[in-house]
Order: sequence, then C-alpha cells, then structure tokens
Amino acid sequence: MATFSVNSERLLGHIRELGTIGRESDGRLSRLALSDADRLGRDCLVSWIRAAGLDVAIDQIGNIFGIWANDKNRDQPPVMLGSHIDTVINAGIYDGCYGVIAGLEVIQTFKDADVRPDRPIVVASFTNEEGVRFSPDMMGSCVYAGGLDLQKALATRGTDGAILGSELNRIGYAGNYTPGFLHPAAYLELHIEQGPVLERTGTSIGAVADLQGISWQRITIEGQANHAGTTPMAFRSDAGYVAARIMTFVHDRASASEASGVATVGTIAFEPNAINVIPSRATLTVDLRNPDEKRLLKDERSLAEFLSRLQTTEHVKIQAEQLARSSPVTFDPEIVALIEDVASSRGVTSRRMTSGAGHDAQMLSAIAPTAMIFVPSRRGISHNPDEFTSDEALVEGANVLLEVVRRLM
Ligand code: HGY
Ligand code: MN
Ligand code: MN
Ligand code: MN
Repeated sequence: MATFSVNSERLLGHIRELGTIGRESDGRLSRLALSDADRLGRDCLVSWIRAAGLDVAIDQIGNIFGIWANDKNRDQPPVMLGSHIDTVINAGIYDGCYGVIAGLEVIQTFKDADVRPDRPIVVASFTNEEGVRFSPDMMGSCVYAGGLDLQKALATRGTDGAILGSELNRIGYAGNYTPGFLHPAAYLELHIEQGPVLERTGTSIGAVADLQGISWQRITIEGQANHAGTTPMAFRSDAGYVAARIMTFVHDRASASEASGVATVGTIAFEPNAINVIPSRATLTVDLRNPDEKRLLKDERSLAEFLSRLQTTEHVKIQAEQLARSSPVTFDPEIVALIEDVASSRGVTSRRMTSGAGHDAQMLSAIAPTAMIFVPSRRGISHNPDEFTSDEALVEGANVLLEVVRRLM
C-alpha cells in the first residue's frame, strides 16, 4: 500500500504566511471575524484553494469550502476537514489556521499523487469561530449544521455595533452556495491543544473524545453614579463593586476542589469610568465551561441565584443576557479509535482527551461522525502571541490526519 506524507515545506510555509496577514501597526495579530484583516486572510486562503485546483464555494454565512470531487464520486457525502481562520485579539498563528491549512495540504497531497477517492474531500473554513466580535462563537459552523437560524445570525450586532450581514457584504463574502453535502460522511478537525496536557505527559497526539459545554453571558449592573468622597459606604449603589463580587464569585466557585468546571470574566467596563465617581453601570462577560452538562446547569443556576441576592443587598439592578450556550459533545468513538490506531502505526504516542476549548467540531458532531486530533501547545499557551507548536509536531499531526482520511475516504 502506498504511503503518503504531506509536503511539510508547503504546510509550514502556508501557516507562516497566513500568520503575517492581519497584523496591526503594533505587530499584534487580530483577524476578527468579517474585519478587513479577516477579508485579507480569506482572500489568501481562497487563492491557495484555487491554486490547488479545487472548486471554491462560499455559503450565505460566509463559510468557505474547497471541494475536491470528480464526476464519479460527486454525489457521495464527502469527508470534510475544517476549522477557522478568524482569530482573537493579539492572537497566535496556529489556532484554527493550522486545521484549515492542513486540511488543504492533505487534499493537495492526494491530488498530487493522483489518488482517486470514492468520495469528495472538502476543506472548510468556518465563519466567526472565535465569537470575539459577534456572539455566539462557532457561528458559521452552527448555521451550517442547522443549529442557528441564518437570518438571526446575519442580524447579529457586533461589539462595535456593526451588523454581521452588512459586514459579510462589505468584505465580499456573502455567498449564495447551498452546500449540497449537508451531511458529510465524516468531519475531522486538526487543532493545537491550547492546553498543557500533551506537553506535560510527553504525548504527541491527542485523540479528542469529547468537548466541554460552554455558557457565555453578558451581565449589566445598573447602580447610581455618586460622589466618591461624600457618599457614605452604606448609601452607595456601586455597580463597580458588584461587578468585582461577581468576578470573585465565579472564580472562587470554579476553583473550589469539587468543581470540574472553569470560569472566566474576560471583559469588564465601568461607566462613567472616572476616578472620583462611583460607577453607575458595569458590564462584564462570564465564560462558564464544564464537561458535565448537569454541573454546567448547576453553575449557571448558582450564578443566577447569586445575582438576585446581590440586587437586594447592593441596591442595584442586574440583567444577564445569554450570548452563547453549547452542551458537552461526545465525538465518534470509531474515528477516535482510528486516530489512536493511526498514531500507533506511525510509532507516535497518543492519549484520549477532552477539549477545554470550543471548536467547530462541536457543531459538526450534530450532523456527521466527528472527531478531533490535537498536537501539543508549548506551555499550554493559546489565545496569546506566544502560542507555539513545533514544526515536527505540526507535520506529524498533518500526517496523522492524512492517514485517517485515507482510511475513511
Ligand atoms: O472560546 C473558545 O473556546 C473558542 O476558541 N472559540
Ligand atoms: Mn480554534
Ligand atoms: Mn480560539
Ligand atoms: Mn476554538
């Protein structure tokens, strides 16, 4: 049986090149969904897909598909490889991009070797996986998988007030393609781990068996602006103080030993935001995650109860808006076992693991047998310019993906 290997130079070159696109004047990499920087990244990816001789298709939420099909296999459900190329603010160069570029590389490698698969192979780059500018995250894959209404998604207002649908039009990625393959035969996502487990355990490949649930809320606290000097402590409705109480509550609750979840307050803002004015309003976001749905519901309930207690004791009004909510998902055990089998046939170590991060695979698992392959992140760092994975690990991960696809296609 012929063995195949990706073209490591082309793979690593593409990762580095895409990593240069969307740099701000201070050098930070931020390709927020549907920004001009995202458009440049998309244009670059589309040019690579075209150069590889694949059909390019863009759907109505701006998902980009590179389709490798022939007249014999076109009507078969494809094997789909995907991820995202939008980034967070001040991002690394691997999160999402690695999976899209490796997916294209796998197809190119088979194409170059004149392999004739029984089914099409499609590489997908999903819109707005990160959800930093427009909530919820994993938006493009969620619309594609039928989990979010297209019109609702197009009407989403971003943190900068922009409307998603008009941004799609503005950058020229409002497509009209209705993917014929609504139910891929399999979906595989290769991704950096973004956590410390593989590095700490000296393991090369993560065979991701499941992915934790995610709950995003925006909480607005209405207090009363007042003079920082003259207002006695007992007479204050201090929105800033209440925000700090909420931040401490979610952090301490998640840190408590019996919890299996994690919690982050990633954004916080005070109004009028002046040194000598008691904040009249505070807005913060809470990111709760738990691999166990019952515990995630309990985490949400206990936060809601805490908010209502605070309203009484601190004389404030609190509103919580759900920005995103996805339950834990279990990936396809057969494909997970196949990933482990391929790793061992290639003589590299692997371990089953849970993904702490959200991924498009979470959404695709609703419509296709799905699994993820992780490669190690140095010191577990991600969503940070210090995000790093070695060339060897990147190439190894892509070759494991290649062999898994070969056995599935
Ligand atoms: O938040 C996440 O886990 C993903 O990176 N959007
Ligand atoms: Mn990602
Ligand atoms: Mn991410
Ligand atoms: Mn993600």
